[in-house]
Amino acid sequence: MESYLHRHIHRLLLNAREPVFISDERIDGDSLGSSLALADFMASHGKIVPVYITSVVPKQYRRLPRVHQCTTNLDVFNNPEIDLVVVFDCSDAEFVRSLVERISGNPTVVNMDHHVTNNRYGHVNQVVEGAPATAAVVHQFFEVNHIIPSRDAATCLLTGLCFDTTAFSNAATNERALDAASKLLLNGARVQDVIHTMFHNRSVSALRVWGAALERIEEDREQNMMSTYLTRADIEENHVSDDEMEGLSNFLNLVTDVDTLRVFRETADGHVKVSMRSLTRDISLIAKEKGGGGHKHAAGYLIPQSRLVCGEDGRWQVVTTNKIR
Ligand SMILES: [Mn+2]
Repeated sequence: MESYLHRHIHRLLLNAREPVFISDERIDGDSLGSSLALADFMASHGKIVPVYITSVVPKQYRRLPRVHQCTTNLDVFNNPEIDLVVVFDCSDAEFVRSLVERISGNPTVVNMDHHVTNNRYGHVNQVVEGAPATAAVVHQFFEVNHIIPSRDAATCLLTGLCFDTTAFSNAATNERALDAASKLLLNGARVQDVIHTMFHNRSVSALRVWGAALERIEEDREQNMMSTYLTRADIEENHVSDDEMEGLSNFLNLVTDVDTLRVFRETADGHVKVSMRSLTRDISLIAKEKGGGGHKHAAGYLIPQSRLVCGEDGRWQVVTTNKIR
């Protein structure tokens, strides 16, 4: 079935006159890497496809090949000739619907993803739950269709794989991830660029904020769980960006022996974002129940209209700020 779908998607891409790509709302190495790799393939066929993203590309990703094709301009959807939309690494059907609705024509929607919480919102759904990254799904697309990725495409795909597996260390790492990575290296993927994108990007201020989070860790031994908290003040007073704060949960997951962890972080728009990681528990179920999504061992959700308050006993709480009825 997967191979059949990959061949079908190949035909759709080659026949599309005005395709548009959409990268997940949350920009990361996988959503960007997978969409830019396929943008590179399209460019090899003379088609420069716009890749819609919700906010400017975080600094660490600005050296990715074809990143100049990314746009935050919603006007890309005004073209009535759009006949194909390909969505990458996105399980949020509502987000995709709100964008596709802007297109006056009737485009085919292709959904390429690996989240267990993906509800198959597309006309064509290549959702491979066992895949370590959407980049691995796109890599499979190349293989099934006998396309040799360019060095640029290989670098994008390796970025996606490295990002979602935290450089081949977390629970998403499987033989598929390592097999795809070794093939991408043979295709000339620039591994040092990928490492640079993944790791060499945190400022000293960002590490100080991480330090505050490390100090606040609360451990629940009975649950084999730990939690930590970051407020707007932490982020703003240290002049760091939210992008720089991403990755804290992955880092903790890499280095701790505690099974499950949660990072609570106040967002700029008045909510609290919860990132969860677990070595053994299926936390995608918790995330889904709370309106979020993700994977079995890496998931998250948002607590709307709320903030974090530290009590006199030094324990942190999520407090709802929505008191207007
Ligand atoms: Mn992913």
